[in-house]
Amino acid sequence: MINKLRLLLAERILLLDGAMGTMIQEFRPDEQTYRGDRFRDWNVDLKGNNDLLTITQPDMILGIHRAFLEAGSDIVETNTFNSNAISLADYEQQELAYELNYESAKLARRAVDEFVVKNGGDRFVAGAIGPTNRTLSMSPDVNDPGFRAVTFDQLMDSYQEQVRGLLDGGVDLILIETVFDTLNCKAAIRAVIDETRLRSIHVPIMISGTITDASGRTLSGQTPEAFWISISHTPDLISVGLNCALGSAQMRPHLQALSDMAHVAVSLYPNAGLPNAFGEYDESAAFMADVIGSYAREGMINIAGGCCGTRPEHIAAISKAVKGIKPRQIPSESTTFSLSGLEPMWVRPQSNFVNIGERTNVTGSRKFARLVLNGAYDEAVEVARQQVDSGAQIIDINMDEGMLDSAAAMTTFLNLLAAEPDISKVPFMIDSSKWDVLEAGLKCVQGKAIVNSISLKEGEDVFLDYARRIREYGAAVVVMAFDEQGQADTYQRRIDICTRAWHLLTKEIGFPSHDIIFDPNILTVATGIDEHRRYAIDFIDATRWIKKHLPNVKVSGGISNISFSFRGNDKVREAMHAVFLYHAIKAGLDMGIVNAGQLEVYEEIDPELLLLVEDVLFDRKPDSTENLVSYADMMGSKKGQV
Ligand code: THG
Repeated sequence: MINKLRLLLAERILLLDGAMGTMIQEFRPDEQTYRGDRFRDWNVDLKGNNDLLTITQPDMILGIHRAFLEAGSDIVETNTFNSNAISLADYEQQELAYELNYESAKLARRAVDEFVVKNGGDRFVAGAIGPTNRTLSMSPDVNDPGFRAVTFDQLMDSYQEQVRGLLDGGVDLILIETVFDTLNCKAAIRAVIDETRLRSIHVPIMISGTITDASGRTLSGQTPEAFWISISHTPDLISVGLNCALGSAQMRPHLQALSDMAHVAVSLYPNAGLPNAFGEYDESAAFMADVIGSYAREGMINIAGGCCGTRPEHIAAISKAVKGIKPRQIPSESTTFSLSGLEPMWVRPQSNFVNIGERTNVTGSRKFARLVLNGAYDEAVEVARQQVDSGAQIIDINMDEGMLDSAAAMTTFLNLLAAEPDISKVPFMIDSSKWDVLEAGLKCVQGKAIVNSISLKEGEDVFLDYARRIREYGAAVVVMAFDEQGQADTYQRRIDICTRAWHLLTKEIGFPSHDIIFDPNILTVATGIDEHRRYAIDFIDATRWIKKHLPNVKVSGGISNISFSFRGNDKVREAMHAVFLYHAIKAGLDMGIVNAGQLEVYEEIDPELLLLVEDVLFDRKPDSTENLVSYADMMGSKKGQV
């Protein structure tokens, strides 16, 4: 099915159908129509439960499918936009979720199969999955921004039930549509992955987001680019696009953004204009066809159709307008490392070093630890803001502290950050040594995050299992140079472990090279222990080797680790960080966890201190450490005199 669709998409622009909801309204169905015989005595009002009409008025729905097929739709959508237990609970009909999906799929299947028997050709049924009536990235309570009306797992379970019904009923593909919150979409993606894996099948997936208004963002605040980056990991994805909310003409810049980036087909099915004073949509078929026709001629679309307010005449007109126009050329997959928060971020080979803020870490900041332990999350959020304000392009978040329920703290903090657009514009790095904490974090981020970290510590099977799951959540990963024998602390062990991990990830499970960040361990120098003297040199040399031999990966590290032996002497520590960074970046270090806002400039370091620090970092003299320690002591006593 996937190959068949891909071949067709290379040949021509495919047509979706138009709106189900507004077509139903033309029948002016009343309460009794919705109820039919079966629900005559249901104890809550059912008017408005359009998906129920599949069961109570199947001929009405069948007729709508047929009308769109006659108008030229290649793909018709099942009448299942709200057929998930969470939305159906509004009508106390959560128990009907599976049945509604199953019956709707069968009904659409019947319409399509009958049409193909009569007319020949290829037509498809898309199982429609709507966003539900709850959002994972936003609180319904303005006074409690960390609250969520639903959890990722609840949403995923209800989506999986929906997918079961759709697949059992015979859909050809799944369409996750009207995505207003990318985290909801990620839960739907996970549901499709889990269900298709259970069945050992592949099902093509289409995803269509919604830009809510003139802000040019989704309801949950993402730009179209950030949205694409967040979902581009989806397996068997055949298209990404936009639907609903805006009219055809208002879609242009957002469509253009997706069209420029996506390595899959691009779909567009706008509303028939913005709603008028009566909530009706009155963009004419001719107008829409004209606009969509021009998008087609500009090579921006592969799939077109209509959303709210569009009727068979719109589809017929669009079909005519795009006929014979070459579909958009689908580019090959980008190998640029990309991340997202509310906004996109790209790290290219020529990009500057990326600062990752270290202070939102309970083991890395006494202040942050105190705030989190005391439940002073408002102030903890300010620590994150301060990191971003002072230049952090990503923030590292770590809640690994014995006195904390770390998974719960991670969830609370990330949910609070989601309500702060000045912070959540940047991608997050979820830092923990425990899988359950990492996964709790992944369930809270709508953007493409970085998981920090996994390693070969517990062997290959566990390592690959975690990596696979991280991929299913659409995140990048930090791999620490650590194996069954322990932490790599020599040059050779660093490059051996990274090489082994790279082969496993890219060859065994197809993890994209550009989503792998190696951390060859920044360890503390100047400790007085001889084995530690080469730590900085070996890290830098390993970085150079990794960047040369493991194509397209990134290298990162925790910079402040290097100077732990000078705790309490910020001047020496900051000089060490600046000097270490200066040389490591030259060797290819792409990113690092740093105290954003407290970075010294290499050129401005006191020459005497610079020399002493370089002696230590490059192990240039037997007494390098002693010399730096004396300098630090002298500075300390000078400070004392002032
Ligand atoms: N690699 C990866 N992740 C990491 C690390 C790494 N995460 C954690 C750590 N190492 C990087 N983060 C920090 C954060 C703070 C400090 C060091 C590393 C630090 N903190 C001060 C100290 O301990 O002296 C605390 C100061 C205070 O309390 O305010 O130095 O290597 N992948």
